[in-house]
Amino acid sequence: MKKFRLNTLLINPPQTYYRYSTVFSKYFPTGLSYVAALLDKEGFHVEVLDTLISQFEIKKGEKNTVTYGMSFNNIKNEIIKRRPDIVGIAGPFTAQAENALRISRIVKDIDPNIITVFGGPDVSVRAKEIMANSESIDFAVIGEGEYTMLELVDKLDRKNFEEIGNILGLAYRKDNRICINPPRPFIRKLDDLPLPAYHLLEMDAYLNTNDEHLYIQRFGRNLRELPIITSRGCPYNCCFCSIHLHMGKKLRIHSASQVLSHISHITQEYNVNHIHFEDDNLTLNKKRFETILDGIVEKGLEFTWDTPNGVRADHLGEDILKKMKRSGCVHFSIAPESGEQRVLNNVIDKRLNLDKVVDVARQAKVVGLPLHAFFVFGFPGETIQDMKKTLNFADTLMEKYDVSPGFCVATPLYGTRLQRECEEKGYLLSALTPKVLSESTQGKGVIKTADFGPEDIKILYDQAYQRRSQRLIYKKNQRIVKSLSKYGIVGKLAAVMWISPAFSFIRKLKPRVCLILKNTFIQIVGKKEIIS
Ligand code: B12
Ligand code: SF4
Repeated sequence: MKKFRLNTLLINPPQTYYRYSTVFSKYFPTGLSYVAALLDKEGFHVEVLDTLISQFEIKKGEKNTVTYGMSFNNIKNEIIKRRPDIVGIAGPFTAQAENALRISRIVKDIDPNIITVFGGPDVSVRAKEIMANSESIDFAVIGEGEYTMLELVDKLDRKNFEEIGNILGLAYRKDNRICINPPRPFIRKLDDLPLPAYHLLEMDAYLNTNDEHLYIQRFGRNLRELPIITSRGCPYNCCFCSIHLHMGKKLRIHSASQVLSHISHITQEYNVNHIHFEDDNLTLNKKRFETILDGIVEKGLEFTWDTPNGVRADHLGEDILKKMKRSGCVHFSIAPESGEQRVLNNVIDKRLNLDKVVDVARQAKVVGLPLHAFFVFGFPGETIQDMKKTLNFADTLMEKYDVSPGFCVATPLYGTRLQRECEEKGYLLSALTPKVLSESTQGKGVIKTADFGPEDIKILYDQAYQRRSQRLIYKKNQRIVKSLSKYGIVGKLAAVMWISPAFSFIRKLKPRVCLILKNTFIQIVGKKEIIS
C-alpha cells in the first residue's frame, strides 16, 4: 500500500427546504461514495461525512425555511476534529447550493490552508459562476469526479502544483483568474471503477428501517433499501433535463456481470432486500437488461426492486415486464411528461410515442406490476389546453390501468435548453436562485409565456393532485367494499358504513386504528384476511 500525506474529507451538505419545496428525504450519496472509493482504492486516506446522516437535526429558519442535517456548528467541530488537508463538498442539486458554499466558508475560517474542492451536477454546469462568487472554493471538478479528484489529490500530495493545469475536467484559480481545463472524456469502462465505498459510510443508518426521513422508506415498506446506478449518460435530448451536461450523451454501462456482483455484494454484506435502480436509462440496452434480469433469477438473488427515476416506455414490452416481475420488480416508473404528442415532439423533444405509453400501462396491468408515471406542466410552447390534455391523459391511465401519476412544474435547470429559451425570450419571472428552483420543482412555477403564468400552472397542479387523491380513495374504497361484501350480511353492513358519508370519520382514522378495527372485524367474522 502506498503512503500518502494528505487526508481528504468528503462532505454531503445539509439541505434547506422552503414552504413550497418537496418533502425532505435522506438518501445514500452515490456520487460522493464513488469518488471516495477510487481514492481509497489508490491508497489515499479518505473519510466521508454525510451531514444528512450523522448528528441529524431539524432546524426551523427564517421565512418558512427548514434545514435538515448536522448543524453548521457541529460540522465545524467535525472538520476541526478530523483535521483534513482537502475537503471535497458535494453539490448534487442547484436548489441546495447555498449550504455547500457555507461549508466551504466554514472550512476556510478554520484554516485557509485547507483545500476546498466542489463537485457534482450543479458545479459541473456553472463552475465559473460559482467560483467567481465564492472565494472559499479552490477547485471545481466538472463532470464525473472519480479520476479528476484522484489526479488532483495525487498532484497536491506530490506537490506537483505546476501540473494542475493539465488535469482534465478541473477548474482552479490562478493569478486571480478562474481557469477551466479542457473537459475530461467520460469514463468508458465503468467496470474499472470500484464499487461505491460502502465500507466508509455509516451503512446501518442508511438501512435503518425506523428512520422515517430516509428517502427509501417513503413507500412505508420498512425494507433495507439502497439505490444503485448501473449506467451513465443519455442519448435523448429532453429540453428540461441536465443529465448530458455532466454525464454525456452516450450511454455507458456497467456489464451485466458487474451489476450482478454489485447486487450480490450489497444483498450479502449489508442484508439489503430492496434496490432502487436510479439509472436514467436502465432499459436502453435491452440485451444487457435482460441478462441482468435472467442473472438475478438464475443466481437466486433474493430482493425486490423498483425504478424510481423512470425507464423509457418505448424499451418495454409484455415479455420484459414479465421478466422484471419474476426477478423481483415490485413497482416501476415511466415518464410520459405530457399527454399531448405535439408537446412531446416539438416542445420537449422526448421522442416518445404516447400510444406506446398506453400499451405499457395496459401490459403492466395484465402482468400485475404497479406503474407510476411522471408528468410536467408549463413548458414554453404549451397551451393551457395541452396541459388539460395531460391531466386527462393521466386520469385515463389511472382509471383504466391503475397507473399512479406524479406531477411537476417545468423548471429551467441551469445549462438546459429550457433555461436558455426562457432567458432568451424573457419568460423568467425572477432570477434562478436555488430557492426559486427549489420551489419551482414543487408547484410554484417561475415561467410566464403568452399562453400561461404560474397561477394557471398552480391551479392545474393542485387539480391534478386533488384528482389523484380522489381517484386513489375511490379505488381503495372499491377494493375494501369488494372484499367486505364477501362476508355475508355483516360484511355488507360494514361496506355500507365504510362508504357512507355519515361514517366518514372511520376513513379518516389513523392507519393504526384502522388496523385494530380490521383485526376486530376479522375476529368477529372469523376470517384471517379480508382487506389488503
Ligand atoms: C437519485 C437521484 C435523486 C435522489 C437522490 C439524490 C442522489 N444524489 O443520490 C432524490 C430522490 C433525493 C433526488 C431528488 C431530486 N433531484 Co435528483 N437525481 C437523482 C439521479 C437520478 C441519480 C443520482 C446519482 O446517483 N447519480 C450517479 C452518480 C455516480 O453521479 P453523480 O451523483 O452526479 O456524481 C458524480 C459527479 O457528479 C461527481 N460528484 C458528485 N459529488 C461530488 C463531490 C465531489 C467532492 C467531487 C469531486 C465530485 C462529485 O462525481 C460523481 C462520480 O462521477 C440524478 C440523475 C443522474 N443520473 O445522476 C438526478 C439529479 C441529480 N436530480 C436532479 C434534480 C433536479 C432533483 C430534484 C430537484 C427533483 C425534484 N423535482 O424534486 C430533487 C432535489 C430535491 C432537493 N433535495 O432539493 C438533477 C440535478 C440537476 C441540478 N443541477 O440541480 C439531476 C442531475 C437529474 C437531471 N436529469 O437533471 N434525486
Ligand atoms: S429526461 Fe430522461 S430521456 Fe430525457 S434526456 Fe433526461 S435522462 Fe434522457
